[in-house]
Amino acid sequence: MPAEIGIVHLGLGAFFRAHGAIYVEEAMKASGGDWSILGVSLQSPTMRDALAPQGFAYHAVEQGPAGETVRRVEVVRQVLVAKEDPEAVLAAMAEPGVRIVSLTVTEKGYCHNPATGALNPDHPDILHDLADARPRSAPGYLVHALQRRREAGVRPFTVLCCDNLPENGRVVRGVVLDLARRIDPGLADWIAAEGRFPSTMVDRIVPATKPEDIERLRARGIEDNLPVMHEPFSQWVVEDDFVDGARPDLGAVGVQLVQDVTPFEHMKLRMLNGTHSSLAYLGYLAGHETIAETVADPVFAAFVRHLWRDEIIPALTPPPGVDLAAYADQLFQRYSNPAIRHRTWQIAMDGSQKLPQRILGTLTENLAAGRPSPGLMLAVAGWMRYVSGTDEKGQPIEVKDPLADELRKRAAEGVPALLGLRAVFPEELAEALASGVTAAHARLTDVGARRAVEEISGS
Ligand code: CS2
Repeated sequence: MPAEIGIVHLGLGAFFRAHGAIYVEEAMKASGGDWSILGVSLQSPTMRDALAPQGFAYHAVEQGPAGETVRRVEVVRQVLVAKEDPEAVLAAMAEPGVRIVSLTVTEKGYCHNPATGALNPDHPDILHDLADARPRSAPGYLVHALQRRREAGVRPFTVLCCDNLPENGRVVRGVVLDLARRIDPGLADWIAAEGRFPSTMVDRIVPATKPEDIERLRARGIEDNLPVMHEPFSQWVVEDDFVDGARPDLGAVGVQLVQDVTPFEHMKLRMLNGTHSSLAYLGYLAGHETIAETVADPVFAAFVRHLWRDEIIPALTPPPGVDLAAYADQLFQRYSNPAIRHRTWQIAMDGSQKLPQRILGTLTENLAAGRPSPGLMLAVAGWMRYVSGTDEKGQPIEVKDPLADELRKRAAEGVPALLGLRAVFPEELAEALASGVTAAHARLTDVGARRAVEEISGS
């Protein structure tokens, strides 16, 4: 392993390469430190195979309305594929020079119950990781690597979650401690006392790289097997709570280091991701391919503004110094960026894991406050239509979700069956949503997504 590795990143995908990796590279340029990154793909060799021939360097392409800016990123020094060689990954994570293990393994990668945030002890990968010291799951890697460090008398690494989960540090801490306790209670106590799991809010729109992106770069004389495309905007808010204070100088490169990240997370998850998912399901059903295309449709533009103003912002406490109406305006500009081709289908993925923190939290609070939420109810109904696997023209939808089979089965039985899915809808919420979501679902079926959206925003 290259000597200057300070960070192991689990789940090396487009998002981290266009966000965290760039911040870390800039922090090293600004203030030095051995913070180079060893990336890990848990399953697929695609990333390693694409990056290895180019020495793991890649290009990050900023796509603004006025054109593209290309930067070469060299901070990733090695990529391992966990499935091929779990031992090499654990050995890297146990190296004393590694002080941070960061993660972007997507919502489903934490093997937790999305409705409660607690470890799902029946998850097949968790059952495997309890029985076998060669892990499969991200929590399994964290626990087994921390166990090695403890046995070797090495300080724990900081676990830096960069996924879109509410209070993501606390969720990962809970999952890790629960799993560790089932393996060795002494280990769990050590992690609880010495480990650190700062919560973070991460934000940058990074659509999947398409073959035409690679071709466009090639035409400019830039060869790259897997570049990343991203919008100009970027934000990272991090709780400044690292083991022994060891971290890159993130504050020097625009990362906001704060005591409490919760208000930032709520704002971002509900205002950005909540509307992203709403636009993804309803936009897809209305035949829109990308988010930019969806908000260029005046009916959807009015709808998303209605969601922010009347349904989402009233339930939020703004982070210090933030004007939520201005934040909404900025989001609208970002969504409208025509250079970013972010497919509704991509965002629609894994809805069962996303809905609780993106939409259901707001709905719960609005119900308690007696505030109507017809738009968010319609978004939930849109998800229900979407996961049925058939669109408004009778064409099949390729539904990607860890619960896809279960969802399709329940969708065929109707709204109450889907609301009965306890991993997504707590019982009380399901009861409170029943009449509103059933009515919204009926409108979707009767008049189609675009018209149903128009009825809400009144445009
Ligand atoms: C999107 C996010 O795919 C999705 O679910 O909502 O990836 C979104 O683009 C990012 O969170 C923006 O920071």
